[in-house]
Amino acid sequence: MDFIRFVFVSIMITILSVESGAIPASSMNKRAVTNSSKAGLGWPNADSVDIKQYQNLGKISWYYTWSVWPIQQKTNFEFVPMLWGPKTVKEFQEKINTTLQNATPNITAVLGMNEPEQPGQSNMTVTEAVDMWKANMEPLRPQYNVRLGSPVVSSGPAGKIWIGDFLKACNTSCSVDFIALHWYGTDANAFIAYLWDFYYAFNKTIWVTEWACHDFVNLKNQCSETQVIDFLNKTQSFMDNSTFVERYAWYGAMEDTTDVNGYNAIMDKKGKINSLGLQYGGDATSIKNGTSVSLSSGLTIGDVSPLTVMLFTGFISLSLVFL
Ligand SMILES: *[C@@H]1O[C@H](CO)[C@@H](O)[C@H](O)[C@H]1NC(C)=O
Ligand SMILES: *[C@@H]1O[C@H](CO)[C@@H](O)[C@H](O)[C@H]1NC(C)=O
Ligand SMILES: *[C@@H]1O[C@H](CO)[C@@H](O)[C@H](O)[C@H]1NC(C)=O
Ligand SMILES: *[C@@H]1O[C@H](CO)[C@@H](O)[C@H](O)[C@H]1NC(C)=O
Ligand SMILES: *[C@@H]1O[C@H](CO)[C@@H](O)[C@H](O)[C@H]1NC(C)=O
Ligand SMILES: *[C@@H]1O[C@H](CO)[C@@H](O)[C@H](O)[C@H]1NC(C)=O
Ligand SMILES: *[C@@H]1O[C@H](CO)[C@@H](O)[C@H](O)[C@H]1NC(C)=O
Ligand SMILES: *[C@@H]1O[C@H](CO)[C@@H](O)[C@H](O)[C@H]1NC(C)=O
Ligand SMILES: CC(=O)N[C@H]1CO[C@H](CO)[C@@H](O)[C@@H]1O
Repeated sequence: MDFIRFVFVSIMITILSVESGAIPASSMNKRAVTNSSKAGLGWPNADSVDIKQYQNLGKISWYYTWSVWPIQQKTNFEFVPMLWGPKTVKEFQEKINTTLQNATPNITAVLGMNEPEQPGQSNMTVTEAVDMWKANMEPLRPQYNVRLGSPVVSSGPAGKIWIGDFLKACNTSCSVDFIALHWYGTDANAFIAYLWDFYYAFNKTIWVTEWACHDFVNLKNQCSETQVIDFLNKTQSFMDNSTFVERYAWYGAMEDTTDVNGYNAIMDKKGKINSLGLQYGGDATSIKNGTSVSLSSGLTIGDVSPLTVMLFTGFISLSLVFL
């Protein structure tokens, strides 16, 4: 069953991609991520939560676990390993080869250290990070043909300075293929301005591997449920349309977002996807309202020709017969 589904989805994706001329985020990507499949899941739940409920919504195509460990559940999401920092460098070294060799679908990218400028996170100086990077990340690029995401800085003022210093210290002896970053705040326009600022500063494409409508500075200034919905809509719309944002992962796909405003959770307390999760995934409920029609391949009807729609409809019918 899964195999048949996979074949149909592959065929649909191929046809839709050709028809719509969808541009992959990067020509180096082995697995094309289009405008409408940039979404990912930061997944701290291992196998205690069903990941498949996020699978056929349209936009979500990848996940990461802040570690080198993929989950055991069979999923068609691409896994993206992460070298979190000094506390996990040993397990990363032990596991990364087999993770990269055994993954289905293939892994196309690896992420660097988590919030190195934060004492409570990976807490690293630029020099320490460059050394760890050269020893553990740089060799993966030629060996496994993966792209390397920069150490992932937070949106505190020290973040941009730290990553600038890291890139300088790397000079020609190491390099990143894209910048990864986190952002927390309540103003969608400020988020968008922040992304542009990083893009101009470093001239690299961007992955946003955590973001949410949450104020860490003024703790009383938190988003209402409606404000979270609007904030997600506006920021995600920007990134889906952006030429320089390759991928993003909302915070968070978890039952309990702990110190982050709980309205940002894309599942309920029992691990069941909620309405924000459906929104994030580009759920097809909006089909009924005639706004944007999300297909399971992650493309949008607005992008494709009537011929494609007819072909697609044909495949849907066939799929229904087989599944
Ligand atoms: C992973 O592969 C690299 C390169 O082939 C090798 O140097 C390293 O020893 C391997 N690590 C393990 C744990 O096998
Ligand atoms: C996945 O990787 C394997 C081994 O490198 C390669 O043979 C295969 O063609 C890749 N598949 C895709 C879809 O890129
Ligand atoms: C962060 O690193 C510094 C320097 O190595 C160390 O003194 C400090 O205790 C670390 N902070 C935490 C929270 O681990
Ligand atoms: C990189 O290194 C080269 C030679 O070592 C040096 O000339 C250049 O100024 C360095 N660039 C930066 C940005 O530090
Ligand atoms: C930005 O990067 C592109 C290639 O990724 C390069 O062609 C271009 O010259 C760079 N621009 C600047 C201002 O460095
Ligand atoms: C945002 O809302 C508008 C209007 O309902 C809708 O057309 C659009 O698809 C939404 N964007 C996202 C990313 O959900
Ligand atoms: C998709 O991305 C391209 C650039 O990569 C952009 O020109 C286009 O407007 C985007 N389309 C949609 C529907 O967001
Ligand atoms: C999409 O991006 C293009 C250029 O990058 C811009 O002109 C357009 O206004 C954007 N559309 C939306 C809905 O953000
Ligand atoms: C985005 C939106 O307006 N969705 C609505 C589409 O219509 C259904 C009912 O048919 C509503 O439940 C959705 O909220």
